[in-house]
Amino acid sequence: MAAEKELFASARQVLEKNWRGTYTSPSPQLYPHQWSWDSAFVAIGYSHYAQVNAQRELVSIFEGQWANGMLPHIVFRSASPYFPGPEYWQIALSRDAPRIETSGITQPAVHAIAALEIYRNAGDRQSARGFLKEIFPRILAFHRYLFTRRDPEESGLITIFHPWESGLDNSVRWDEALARIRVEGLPQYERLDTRRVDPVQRPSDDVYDRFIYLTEIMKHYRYDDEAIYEKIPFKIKDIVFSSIAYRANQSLAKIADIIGEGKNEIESWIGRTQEHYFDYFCSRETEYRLVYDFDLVSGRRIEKRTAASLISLYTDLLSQEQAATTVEWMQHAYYCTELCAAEHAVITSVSVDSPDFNPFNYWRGPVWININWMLYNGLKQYGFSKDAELLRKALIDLVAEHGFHEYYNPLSGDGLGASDFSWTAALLIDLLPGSRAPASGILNTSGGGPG
Ligand code: 9WN
Repeated sequence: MAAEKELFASARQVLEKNWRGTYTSPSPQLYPHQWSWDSAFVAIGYSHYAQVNAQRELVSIFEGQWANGMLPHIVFRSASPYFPGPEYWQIALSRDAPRIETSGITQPAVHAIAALEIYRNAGDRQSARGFLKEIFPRILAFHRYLFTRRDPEESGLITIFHPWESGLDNSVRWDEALARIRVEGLPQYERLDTRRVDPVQRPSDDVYDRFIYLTEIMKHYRYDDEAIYEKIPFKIKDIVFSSIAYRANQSLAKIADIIGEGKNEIESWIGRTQEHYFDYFCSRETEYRLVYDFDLVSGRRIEKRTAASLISLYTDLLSQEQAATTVEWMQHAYYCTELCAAEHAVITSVSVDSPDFNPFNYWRGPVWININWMLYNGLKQYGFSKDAELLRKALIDLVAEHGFHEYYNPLSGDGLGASDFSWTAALLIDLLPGSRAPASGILNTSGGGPG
């Protein structure tokens, strides 16, 4: 218990250090601005002890929302160097761009899930209700953007145009689709990430060229989704994004109930996902095993063994039998403890027995706390309480022993990427049993840089 209290205090310290007056930087050295899904995860952490920060965090990220509802993956908030920065994105090319500087692509829609958590954990219910009223139309507009512009097929599944939109940027899931791209006429650019983090832990230069090339195409079409949908060579129905968006729609429908708004439109999106999830993500010919992203360009599923295939557990779309099959897979191939005698029974981002598994590189093997957190919630939801509890404890041990890193080497537990990483701290708070008391609503004003 004392150890947990200490851990909670350390997690708070990380968040206070990264708090910038109106938002939280994921990790000020490597990521000095505001990131979209990071903010939602961070708000879930704050919801346990600092309701005002939690609400502010989400309101802040929506300041970057575009007129067409798109919520960009980065809102640029300081002069701190980052590549690609605002001068690169040139969002003014689009008539939908906001006044504030942002990137021109989106990220998974965790925000409704976070907003509902804020309300549930709130010490000051009245303020939380007011917050829900303020944020609801903005989240609704974002979801409307996703379920129309990013889903002209009306499948209830979201199409991404860029690996950065997935949040799992250089996942092995994107390798084939990226390899197909013929890179032509790339501008001169200089990476900054590899100056701050050991390059073996980051995407290769070849992959980065492709990342930049895809954004060049978007700029060429002035961020017009219709044109991009037709022309871009990277177009994937993303299983993680779609699963999160489905769960987020369920949270948004609950928020609509709380504040007395209509929810027909939201329910129609939920219905579409329920109808088409397996058509796209699961081979009909074979028995249910794992689910995979669907590549709209090749017309095939991307059959790579990654944690993305487990994320359906975070939805209620699986039958109990399918959930059990998924958990079996998880036990067998995603825990390093059995196959490589690792100490912490946490889930890797790529299956350990896959030829693609790399314990050091970004989304190509290491352990990420947000993925584990979603799977922990999924295990609980399907009644695998013992497995959920083991995972929760293992995650707490991993962070207690090694610190608040961006990702972890599954073999040794060593931290990789950025240190003092915000969502690791925030989601750890959510995993600690002591953080279940209602939030006080007190803004923590210490720490952080300029507002
Ligand atoms: C590009 C901020 C972000 C996360 C992503 C993670 C990483 C950025 C990068 O960091 O992406 O958006 O420069 O590598 O992959 O999930 O939101 O923490």
